[in-house]
Amino acid sequence: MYSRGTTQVIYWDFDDDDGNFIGGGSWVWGPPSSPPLALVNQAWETGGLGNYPDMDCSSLYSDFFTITDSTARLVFDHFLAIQPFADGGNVQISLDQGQTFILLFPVGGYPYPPPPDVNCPEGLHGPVYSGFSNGYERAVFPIGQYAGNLAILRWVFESDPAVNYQGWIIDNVRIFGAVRF
Ligand SMILES: [Ca+2]
Ligand SMILES: [Ca+2]
Repeated sequence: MYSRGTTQVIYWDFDDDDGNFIGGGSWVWGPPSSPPLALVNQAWETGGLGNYPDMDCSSLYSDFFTITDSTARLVFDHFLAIQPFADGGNVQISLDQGQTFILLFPVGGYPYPPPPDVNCPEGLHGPVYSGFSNGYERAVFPIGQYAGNLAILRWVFESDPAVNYQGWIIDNVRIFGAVRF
């Protein structure tokens, strides 16, 4: 498996299967509601083909992986149609098999502050992705500081008591510098 000088990559395109991800709450694996990428026919999306619900509190969990490289990074494509300043989502990592989670920050930071009127036990605990993307956009998260750890990721999404849209679509999740289990 390992070859010197080659960065290990885990790639989940979700086209033929759900990637062994676990979608809690409103997360649904299937055809995305937005105009799909050319090569995309399946993805994970809050609310499935419909809008996400009010008072949403939903986490999408990745399969386990081991971070092997100090330059490791998480990269994914996402589409956002989310009520800005009211609803949103962010990405977290667990190094203790899901008991606790640490907020990850993307290159460039999150574009919106913590939504004020959400109440989710899992918790966003910080700023979020929200608003309306220009089609699919790429997100990059450095995770090399956690090299040597068995890890899982979660995409946490929360909404407030009113107004909802298509939601958050996650596709083409890649982890550079990591191996499965
Ligand atoms: Ca949706
Ligand atoms: Ca809302």
